[in-house]
Amino acid sequence: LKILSADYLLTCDEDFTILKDAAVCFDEKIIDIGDKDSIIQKYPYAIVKHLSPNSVIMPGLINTHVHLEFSANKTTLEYGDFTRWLQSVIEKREALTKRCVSGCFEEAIEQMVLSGVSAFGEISSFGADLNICFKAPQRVVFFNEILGSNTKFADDIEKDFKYRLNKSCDFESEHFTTALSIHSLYSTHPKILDFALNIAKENDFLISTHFMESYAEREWVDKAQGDFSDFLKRFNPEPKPMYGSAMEFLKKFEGLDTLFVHGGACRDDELDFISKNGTLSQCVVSNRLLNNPILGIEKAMSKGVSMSLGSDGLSSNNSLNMWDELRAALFAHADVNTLELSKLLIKFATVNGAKALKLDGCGTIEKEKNADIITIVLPDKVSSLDQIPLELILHTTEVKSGYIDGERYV
Ligand code: MCF
Ligand code: FE
Repeated sequence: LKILSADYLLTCDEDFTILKDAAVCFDEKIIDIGDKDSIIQKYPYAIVKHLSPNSVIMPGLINTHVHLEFSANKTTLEYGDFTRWLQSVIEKREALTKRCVSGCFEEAIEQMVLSGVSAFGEISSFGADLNICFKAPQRVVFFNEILGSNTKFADDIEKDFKYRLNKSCDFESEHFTTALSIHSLYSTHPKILDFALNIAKENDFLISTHFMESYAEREWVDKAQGDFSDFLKRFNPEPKPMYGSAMEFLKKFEGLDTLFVHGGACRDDELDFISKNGTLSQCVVSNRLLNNPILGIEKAMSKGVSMSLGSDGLSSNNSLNMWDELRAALFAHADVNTLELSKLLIKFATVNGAKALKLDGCGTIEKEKNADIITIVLPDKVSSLDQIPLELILHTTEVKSGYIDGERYV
């Protein structure tokens, strides 16, 4: 039994309770939380650790969307325009993934570890990340990606996908969950989508998909116009949208509790659908770098959409540190009150992330939940508890310590 005691404890519970002079007692689960002195008295045999002044105890962060296979990118890919970026990915992805060998994956995972990420959702395009994700100290939801617009190649695509999926199933463990990702509506033929969704239904796999990331995607599916019409000519002399509408694509996911990613170009009816059939991962840095729209928080919340945060890959970010992502989000949503927004963002990065990745028992510090805990030292005292979420976002780069299932991992 262990006890951590600190000046502040952020529970991330339903009421977003913040405790002062508090302690948490845990083994692999959280046994109790409360006032410092009473917790220490109540569990006399526990090993007590008094954290340094201005410390904060909070749940581990959850990054719901990352692409580790693209971690070798620094300046190779072209930013500033979505289709231009996509073009550069298609040209460079083979070389990039080849460059992500020794040390590259480890460094990327270490960056997440140091920032206090205790769980992440990995989009695996090729399976090169399987071993390293299995060995990662964190909880990993491993989304095997499928895409393909030409049914001529469907057999090979499906065979390769099944092979990767089976391999990842062999790795299934308490901290490693197999899932699947449909790349997007502009890259995945309905037949290939149906094939993948059937597998997901049969095996109860969590599903993720990039959705309404760019205005190019919007224009393409709505009007068969815009940047995509030229871009897709590379693959097909007369490209046509593969779905009659974005809603036609969405309807395929009805009842499946899908993790949708991006959503900046979503319409109201699509947000309604997402709120009823899943959650949404927002990646503000990626959206900004690729000149894509960022979904407004108030709009998403007014539709009841449960939002989480993703870094996306280093293919469209300069950092996998979740505090960098949180800072970017704080400044991206300039229309939301600063303190209110800070609180929301911390919720997105903890409790909502757990919900998005279906990590039951993670994301909050409450009795009987998993002991996924991080500790952070603020640079100075705060004069009011409601300032803590904002100060955490402003000042944190690395955590002081972290626990998963009560075991120290950082
Ligand atoms: O989320 C970003 C931007 N949107 C789409 N795809 C990706 C992102 N980061 C990496 N990707 C990958 C995707 O998984 O890029 C490829 C896919 O493998 C693009 S489609 C050839
Ligand atoms: Fe992505």
